[in-house]
Amino acid sequence: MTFPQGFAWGAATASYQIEGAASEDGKGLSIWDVFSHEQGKIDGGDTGDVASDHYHRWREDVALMAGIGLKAYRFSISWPRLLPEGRGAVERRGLGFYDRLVDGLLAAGIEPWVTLYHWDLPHALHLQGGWLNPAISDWFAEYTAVVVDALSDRVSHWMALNEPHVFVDHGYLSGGHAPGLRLDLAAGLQAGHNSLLAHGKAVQTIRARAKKPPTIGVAQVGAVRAPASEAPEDVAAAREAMFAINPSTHFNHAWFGDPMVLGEYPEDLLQHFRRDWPSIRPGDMETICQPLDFYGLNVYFAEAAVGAGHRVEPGTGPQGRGDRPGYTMMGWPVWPESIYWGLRFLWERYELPLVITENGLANTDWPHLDGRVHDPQRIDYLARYLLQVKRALDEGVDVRGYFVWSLLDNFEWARGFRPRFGLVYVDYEDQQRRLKDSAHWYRQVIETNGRALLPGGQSLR
Ligand code: IFM
Repeated sequence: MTFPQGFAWGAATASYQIEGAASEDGKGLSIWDVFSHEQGKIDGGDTGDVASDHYHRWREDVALMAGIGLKAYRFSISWPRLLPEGRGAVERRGLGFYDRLVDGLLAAGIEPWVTLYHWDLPHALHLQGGWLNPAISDWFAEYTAVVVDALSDRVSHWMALNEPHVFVDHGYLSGGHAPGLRLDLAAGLQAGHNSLLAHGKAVQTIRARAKKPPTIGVAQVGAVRAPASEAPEDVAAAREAMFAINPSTHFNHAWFGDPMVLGEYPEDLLQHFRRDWPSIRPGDMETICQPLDFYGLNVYFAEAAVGAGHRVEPGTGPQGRGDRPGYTMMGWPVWPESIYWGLRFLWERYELPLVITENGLANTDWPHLDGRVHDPQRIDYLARYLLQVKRALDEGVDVRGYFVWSLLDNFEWARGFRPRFGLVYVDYEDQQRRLKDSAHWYRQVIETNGRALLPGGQSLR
């Protein structure tokens, strides 16, 4: 047996990271357009003004996806490209871009998976408080209606928010991402609550207006904990640690996942942060907790292996056996088991079909003298993680798809263009694209529905 029939083999991107065309065709400013131009915010002074120029080269990019054999492509819509002021007048040229992209994907046999918000908030809405303004969930629902009315005759896979944790935490608390604010935790929790409401209202809007029956999920991130050993007590300790919130950290799936899926905030979040608690109106939790068709997990590494009564740092413990293959250019440990434990613990907790909405490796790839981009580390990384997805599947976890982050090298937020995540190499001087070795390898994996993951013809069960 290989991977399940119909498994969504995909790759993912996000609008600000690839599109460029920052001020073309009537597009409004996003908070990232403003933030990336502030001095000292982005490594190397990079901006997303041109990025991977996907706005102009989308046809070529769809052809590359078809060449890789992708079954699915996850991309996000730029809110200010459609609604330059965030609300009100719709910019038809922006809508036309996504309209053509969706047609192009479907013509190439690639299923579009749309994320409505991957961090490029209209600047005009930021000036009205952005995610801190309780009205934002209604603004987001209005924007969702515009997208759904335009695309839902052809798009059936939807995610409202990408990693709300990160845009709240980095955008409003630590300030490393747009809009670059350093506010207190109470503000962060309020922004989080507003984004949860935005999620709920977007799901309601999609269900009410979609022309094709929708499949709706979310793309979440949060600390994954791997146990120190497979002894039941260690597994139990890791499970508990993965969803526990303590006074020093709230970076955890439970903060956003529990309200969305279980309809309540985790008890320990309330306990530890009672002083900073946001205002919750009657009916809010019902709005937030909408039926979902899948829970998407963006996963790259585990925080630390945890055992019963002891804590083991990355790469050292019994589970790690000191054999972490290495660290990525983001400084993240290569930790293939993180994807297995993340899937398993989330499956147990939420009992929803799961999708790996992002997973991939940042490296310093370059074209070699033979003109090709050899990226053996990425191939090894993806193979190791995918084998752990297979392990979860074999144990009965319902995993429906896997999206490599990313299709193209792109603008890695505050880290600029240096970390390269793509299956496709982008030369930022002339925007030429080349398939990396990993793209050719991924094509074989997709063609064989996973069989090519193991070298030398060994078979997957
Ligand atoms: O590039 C990001 C993406 O936008 C969100 N998830 C993590 C990726 C790598 O940092």
